[in-house]
Amino acid sequence: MEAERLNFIFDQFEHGSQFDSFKELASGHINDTYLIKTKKKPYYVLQRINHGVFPDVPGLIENKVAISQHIKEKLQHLSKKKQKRRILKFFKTNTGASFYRGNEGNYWNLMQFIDKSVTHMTVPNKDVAYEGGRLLGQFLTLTNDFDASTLTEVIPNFHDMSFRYSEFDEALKIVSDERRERAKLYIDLVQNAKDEMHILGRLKESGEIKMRVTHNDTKISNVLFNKKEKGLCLIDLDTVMPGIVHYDFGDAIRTSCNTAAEDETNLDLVEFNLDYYNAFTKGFLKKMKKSLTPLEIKYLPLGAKTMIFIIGLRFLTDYLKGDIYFKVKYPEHNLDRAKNQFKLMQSLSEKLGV
Ligand code: GN1
Ligand code: MG
Repeated sequence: MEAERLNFIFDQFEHGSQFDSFKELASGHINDTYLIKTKKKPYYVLQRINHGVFPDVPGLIENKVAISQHIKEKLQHLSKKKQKRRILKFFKTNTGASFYRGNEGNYWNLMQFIDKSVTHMTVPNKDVAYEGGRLLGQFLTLTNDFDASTLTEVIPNFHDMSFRYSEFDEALKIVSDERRERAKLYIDLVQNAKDEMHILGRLKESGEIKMRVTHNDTKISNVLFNKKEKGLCLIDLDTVMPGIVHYDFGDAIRTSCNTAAEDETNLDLVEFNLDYYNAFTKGFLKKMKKSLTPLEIKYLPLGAKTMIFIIGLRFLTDYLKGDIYFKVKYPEHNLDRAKNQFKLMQSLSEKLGV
C-alpha cells in the first residue's frame, strides 16, 4: 500500500492530525494494519478489516466500540493520562460512521496508537507472564457485566470443536496427495484426540460452564505493555464475542508459555514453560478468582490444552485446503505452525498431567 492511498483513507476520519509517513505492522495473519505517523503526536493505527474472513464488518466494529466504551465507563476513576493508555479509542469518519468503506469495497477503521508501548511475540521472563495473566483477568472482570448476547457473533462457531472437526473432514476430501502425505502424522493425531477435545464443548453445551464476553484472540502479542513491562491493555478486539473463560485463558497460555514463536520450525526449541504457566495463572486468578466457579478453575489446564490443539487444527486444516485463510510466507508455513502447536501440546501434557 502506498503512502498517497493511505493518506487519503486516513483523511476520511475525523482526527485533526496531519499524515506524515506510515509503517506496516505485519504480525497479524488476517487484516492489514498500518501505523500512521503524523507531524505531531498522537500517532494512529489504521486497519483494513478482511471482509473475506469477517462477514459482518460493521457488526465487528460495533462490538469493538461498545466493549471499549464499557471499559471506559469502568475506568473513569483513573487519571485522564492513565485512561489514554488503558482504553482503546476509535475515531469516526467525517460523515459520522465508525468505519470507512472505499470504492473497492474494503473496510477501514482508525484507532489511536498508544505511545511508548511494547508488545512481545514470546514472553521474556516470569514477570511478563504474570502481567499478561493479570491483564487478561482484568479484561474479563471489566467486561463481566456486559451482556454478551448483545454482541455480534463475528465468526460463527469460532472456537467450536465440532465445527473445526467438520472443516478438517471437508479438507481431507479435497487435499492433494502430496500435502496429505506430508501431514499424515498430524492427521492421525487429530483423529485420535477427538473425544478429549470435545470435553469442554460439552460442558458449554450443557450450561455447566457459562457464556461471558471473551476476547478470543488472547495471544501475548495482543497485550500492550509499558516500557517498564507493566501491562496496559488488550488490543485487537476484532473477535470479541460470547464464549467461555477457557477460550481466553487457553489461547493466552498457548503463546505465553511457548518457549518459541508460533511458527518456529526447530521443534527442539518448542517447549511448554511451566514457570510461565504458574506465573500467568497467578496473575490471572488474582483478578478472576471471585468470578470463577470451582468447575471453571478445575478445567483451566484442559482449556489450555484444548486451545493449543484447536489452533493447531486450524493451521493444519488450512494447509490441507491449500492456504486459503491464514497469510503464509512460504508453502509449508501452515504445516510448520501446526507441528509447532502439536509439539507444544505434547509438552504441556507432560508437564501439567492433562
Ligand atoms: C489470527 O490475525 P491475527 O493474528 O489477529 C486468528 C486467530 C489465531 C491467530 C494465530 C480471525 O489472528 O484466531 O489464533 O491468527 N484470527 C482469526 O496467530 O482467525
Ligand atoms: Mg486477531
